[in-house]
Amino acid sequence: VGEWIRRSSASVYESPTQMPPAIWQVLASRGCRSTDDIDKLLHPKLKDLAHPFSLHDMQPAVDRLIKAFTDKEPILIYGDYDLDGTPGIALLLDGLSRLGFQNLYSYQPSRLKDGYGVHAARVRDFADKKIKVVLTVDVGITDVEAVDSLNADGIDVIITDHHLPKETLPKAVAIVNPNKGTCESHLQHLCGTGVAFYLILALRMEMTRRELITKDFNPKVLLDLFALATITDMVPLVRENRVLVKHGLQILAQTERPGLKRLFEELGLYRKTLRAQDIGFRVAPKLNALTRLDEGITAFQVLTASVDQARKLVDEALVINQRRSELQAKAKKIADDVALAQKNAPYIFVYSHEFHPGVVSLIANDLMNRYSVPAFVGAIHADGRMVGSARAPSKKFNLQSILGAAEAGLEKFGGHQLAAGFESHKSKAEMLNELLSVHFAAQNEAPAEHGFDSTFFDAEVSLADITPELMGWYEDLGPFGMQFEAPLFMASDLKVTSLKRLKGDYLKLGVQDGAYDFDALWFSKPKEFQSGSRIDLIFEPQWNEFQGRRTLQLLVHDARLTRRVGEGVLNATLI
Ligand SMILES: [Mn+2]
Repeated sequence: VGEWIRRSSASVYESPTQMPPAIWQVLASRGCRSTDDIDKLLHPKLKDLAHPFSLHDMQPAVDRLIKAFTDKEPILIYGDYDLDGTPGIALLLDGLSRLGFQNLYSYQPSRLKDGYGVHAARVRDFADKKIKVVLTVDVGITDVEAVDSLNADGIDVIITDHHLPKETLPKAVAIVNPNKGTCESHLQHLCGTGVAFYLILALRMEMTRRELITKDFNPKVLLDLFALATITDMVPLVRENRVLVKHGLQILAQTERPGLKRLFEELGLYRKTLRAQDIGFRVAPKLNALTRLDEGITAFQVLTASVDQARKLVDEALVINQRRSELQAKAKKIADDVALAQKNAPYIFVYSHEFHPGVVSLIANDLMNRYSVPAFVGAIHADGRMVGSARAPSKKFNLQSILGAAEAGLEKFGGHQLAAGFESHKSKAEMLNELLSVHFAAQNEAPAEHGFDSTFFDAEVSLADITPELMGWYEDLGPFGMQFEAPLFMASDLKVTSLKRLKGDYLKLGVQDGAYDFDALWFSKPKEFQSGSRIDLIFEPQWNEFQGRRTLQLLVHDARLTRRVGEGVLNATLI
């Protein structure tokens, strides 16, 4: 059982301006001390952004593109297939066109057929276009051989990326990548589309300086794509990302891109106040389904659709998403049966012929969330090959070393600490399971590291504090995401007035604090509370819209029985 810890003892600082005390506790716990700090957090300004030329190699990148512009050379934009590369290509096409570039082409590899990376052969498919420059987005930093091969064909490569390099960098004309090691821009948090956006900013500045622009444009029109990519690529929502996503969400809500507009209309999000979560949980899965299933329509087509194409494309995209959701439900059912049998194991490993390879990562993620253990999920192809995905719930684990320890049961693996992919074969499945089991058994004897299971909260409140006025302030604190999570409140000694189990083992609690009543939803394994129990909650306040009525409710992150010392309730800050 983890501890509850307040992020900082904020109350030692006094609020410099008038605001609800709970909001000030949040702001102080996130580092605000002065009016200026508060203003920067609540109303971030575009003029405070880092200078685009602070990115290393920006000048040679811009110079080469301007040469292509004046010589009317054909450019191929090559982007990754995910929801960072895809908006990245759309952003570069849009930005370059607005600057007057012509002869623009684009390509993104197929996830299932080509795989990740720059493939020189795919660039050669464009031979008849006489491509002179390849401009990458969200990919390329490790493609040393592909770049050599393109150079040999007389093609210059400009790499824009944000992934980590290997020992050798490709021989590109320019490598714009805040994470390449020699870049002092402090823009490491940008995603691939973010780097592409900075390239357009820099290019526009330089072309303005050289008087090459006939019709200028405001780069803000590209921020819808920036926001979409930055939120879905799970990069930290701090500094530039926070500023640009905050503005980008407003642009996105009234996007003029026909495909996106149509999709947002279908989802009831068009012209609404958008939160980052709306993009992460409602929009991104629909677009990601297209890449996962690879059934003819791409997210890129949706992002760049014309008015005439938009309706049909989005309708078809939603049908594919429906199919994804059915495949996922079917796989979840199979996985649940296996997982239940492995209930007390330190990890879950499931594989099946009936899993679609496009949904294994979703199943792994779901198992990990519900059982709080690392999950390994494999889809078996007709030829016996296993393509799998692994997810781990906390930094207590490292999938790189876990998969490394089980290497003999694998064909290959790669990825990050908490999310990885692997390939194996049906014939090796038992061995893989055995190796995982040996590894976890050895780990279990090691003492658990402290602090991983703690739940942090930002402010202590009473239910009387949860008002529409507070919610106005709360929503202004957004966007929330990686490294700037939604602020959490803690309320103690609440009386449980009702308990209702919902579908999928969720719990809806009625809680009361004096005259104040709220519904509290808990999407987790319910604990044994009863009507009349006194409990403490860590929660996020939110609006619930139902049949045209808006009410405030609590989204529970953690709950426990109130601890008592003698007659008095133990003050949470002293625990
Ligand atoms: Mn990316």
